[in-house]
Parts: sequence; C-alpha cells; structure tokens
Amino acid sequence: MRFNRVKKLWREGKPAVGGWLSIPHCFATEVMAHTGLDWLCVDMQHGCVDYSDAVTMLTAISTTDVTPLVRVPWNEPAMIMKVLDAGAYGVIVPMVSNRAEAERAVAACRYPPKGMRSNGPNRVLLYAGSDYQKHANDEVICAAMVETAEGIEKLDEIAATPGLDAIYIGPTDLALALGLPPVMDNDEPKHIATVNRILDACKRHKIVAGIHTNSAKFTQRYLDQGFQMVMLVPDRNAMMNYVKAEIGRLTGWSPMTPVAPQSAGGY
Ligand code: 3PY
Ligand code: MG
Repeated sequence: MRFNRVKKLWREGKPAVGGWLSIPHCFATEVMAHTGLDWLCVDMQHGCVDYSDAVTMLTAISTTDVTPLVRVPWNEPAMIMKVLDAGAYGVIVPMVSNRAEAERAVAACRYPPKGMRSNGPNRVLLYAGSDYQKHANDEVICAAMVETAEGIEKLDEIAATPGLDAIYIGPTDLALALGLPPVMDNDEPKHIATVNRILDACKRHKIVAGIHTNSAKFTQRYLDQGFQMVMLVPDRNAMMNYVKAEIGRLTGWSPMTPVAPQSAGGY
C-alpha cells in the first residue's frame, strides 16, 4: 500500500503540518499540494465542496506524496466510507461529543472485524495499490474533532476510544462552546486552558493532538507544545491575504475595499 506520510511521521514521533481546502477546484488543490505541506484536508463541512469536487481534489493531491484527508460534513458512516473509497487516507469528523459518537466514527473507518466499513475501495485501489484492504485498518487516520461543550466534558472517554488516532481541535467552535467569540487564533485564557487540557488528555491516552490555526505564529506555538497535527493555512486565506498584502504595498491608488487581513479573528 502506498505510504501514509502523516502516519509515518507520527510513528517517528514527528509532527505533520497541513493545509485546508475549501475551494472546490482540482488545480487550486494541486497548487496547494506542491507547497511542501505534509497533509491537505478537503473540507466538506464548511468548504464549498461536494462529493464530485472532492474526488477531483483527491486526484490532484495524488500528484504528490501529500497525505489526502477529508473533513466530512458530519459523523455519518455513509460519507466517511465514500470518501475513503475515493482515496482519502483519513477523515476528520466534526463535533464528536461522546464515546458512542467517537466509536461510530472509528467503526466507519475500519473493515470488519475491527469496524463496519463496507468493502468497495474503487478509486483508492488505484492510489494505494492492490493490497489496500490488507493495510487500510492500520493506515487510515480517524480524527475526531472536540469542539462542543459535551465533547469538552467527555474528553477522556473520547480520547480513550480504541482505534481513534487523533483529536483535532476546531478553535472557533471550541470558543463558542466556552461562551467566547468564535476567534481562531485565540489568546483567551479560558480557551488556552481548554486547548491545554485536550493536549494533556491526548498525551495521557497516547493519541495525536491536532489543531486548526490561521497563522505561522499559532502553528509554531502548538508545534512547540507537542501538537502533531497542525493546520497552517487554508487555501482561501492564502489567496486573499496575499492579494490584500500586495494591494497594501501600493501607493497612489485606492483599492475598492479597505485592506484588512482575512480572519485576523473569526473563521
Ligand atoms: C472550528 O474552528 O471550529 C473548526 O472546525 C475549524 O475548521
Ligand atoms: Mg468546527
């Protein structure tokens, strides 16, 4: 089976830095895949991406050794299995709030007897090779997002779920769950304390801790703390922030909209 770069890094105790794809286009994806990141995640929850877009985007990622991941719209086994069949080497499952939900996500990622994944690896056989089913249970990543009030409360039972590879923090939903404004790169003490609690739980249960950011500053902070799955830059922000920064360097001409960085706070 074609190797899973992220799993390999984790086995070596190293971190993996990724990017986020919400623009539903194979060429935009291919450009992101050639930047040096370890993983890319096609966002089917909040990105403008449907299943047929996701297939072309996974194909574009296949031009490199970047690990292709998908954030599914919800914790639904049907979509989890369908994106794995299309070539995702892992899924990020949003809003996982308790042990039963974490078990449901894991079971959808694993062939029997470990789980309930149905056999039908159509595109992934071309990407991974004909021995895919033999190794898929060990190589496919299942990451559960902890970002709800219940998920924070039931953190330990989620982290202890057999077969779960990682907990991935969605900082803005986490902020809402804590009664704070939905800021991504978040310096609120309550937010920092909760992020640290999640990191500690992952370390205790020997699974990977992951988190979403909007900047090299926060990515570096989390890498230094021991997060092994950190999202550095979404495609949308890369495009918008670069163009706005270039516009901001011009003199003697006024842009149509005021120059402000995308997602300084917010999503
Ligand atoms: C969040 O911030 O809640 C996320 O899910 C990031 O994508
Ligand atoms: Mg979220």
